[in-house]
Amino acid sequence: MSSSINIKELARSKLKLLPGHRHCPGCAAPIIVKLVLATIDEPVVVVNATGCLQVATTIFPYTSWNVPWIHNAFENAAATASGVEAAFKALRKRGVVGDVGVNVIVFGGDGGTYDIGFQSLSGMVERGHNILYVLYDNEAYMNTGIQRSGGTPYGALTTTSPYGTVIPGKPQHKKPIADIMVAHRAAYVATATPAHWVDLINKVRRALSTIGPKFLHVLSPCPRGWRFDESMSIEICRLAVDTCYFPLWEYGGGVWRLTSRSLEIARNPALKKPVEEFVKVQERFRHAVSDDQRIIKELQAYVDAMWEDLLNRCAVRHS
Ligand SMILES: Cc1ncc(C[n+]2csc(CCOP(=O)(O)OP(=O)(O)O)c2C)c(N)n1
Repeated sequence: MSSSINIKELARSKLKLLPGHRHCPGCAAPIIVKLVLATIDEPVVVVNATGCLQVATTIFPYTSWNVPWIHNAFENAAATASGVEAAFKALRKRGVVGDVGVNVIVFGGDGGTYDIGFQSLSGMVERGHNILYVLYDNEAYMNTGIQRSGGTPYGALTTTSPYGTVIPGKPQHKKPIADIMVAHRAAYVATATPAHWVDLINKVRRALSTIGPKFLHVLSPCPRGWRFDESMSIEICRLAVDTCYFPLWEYGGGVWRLTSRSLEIARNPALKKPVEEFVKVQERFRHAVSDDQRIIKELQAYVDAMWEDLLNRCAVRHS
């Protein structure tokens, strides 16, 4: 593929995730996978954590994967990928395979990344494996029926964080997983959404040109779990970025940078929308819109604090 991004060329590239999978209509996960894999040259090995992506693409006896693909267990996708990468190194050393670079890519959901697979991810980064880990974050354990995860935002209703007189939906804020990966000294870390697809592709390219562990945190709206019309997935990504709920940034070589729409917002703060714009289109927050604004105020204060923190790290200020 050429270095500029040509949508026609992209659309003509070999489909590595085939149509006919069983994802729900409007699910962002297969869009993310297609965009990431369209950017990656073969040979590639995909490692998948347990979750919607794995289940919906491999209903026995079918598979949608048009590249080598492995699923092991929920908690150890990063450990499995580490083994794949190490095995290629060993085979290369023994002359069993030629001197070709193999791209090892992990796709994991938020449950499999923030929580249950966290220790294997931490080990993969600490050992310095040359792997791209892609987190598709639908902000709950969706495959098993919408339970809260470390990635679920404050105030969101899930089956294990119901809204009532005792709790406001989920009582804790989202774990800053991408910051944690920077703290692990990963070689490259970035956030992305499928709505900002040029930005996403550029980040995959930059990740692949960096040796070492790479982490891409991609927002993946879920019509079933977030309760919105399935036509809205991409628009919701835009609202997430425009409200600074999910800013677009990257970290590499010791430097933090805002990218794409988030850089525009940093330079012109009038573009920053209130977080309510993101919240009010999702039924998982319906109680937040109808209550005394307590939940929205708390979420807004958190988003503002995180955004300020990010502006400081990226050293970007409007004039
Ligand atoms: C150790 C372990 N615990 C629990 C499960 C059950 N389980 C399978 S998929 C899943 C939810 C996955 O959630 P997430 O990683 O967020 O991905 P999603 O389904 O939302 O895409 C759970 C809890 C399991 N397979 N293994």
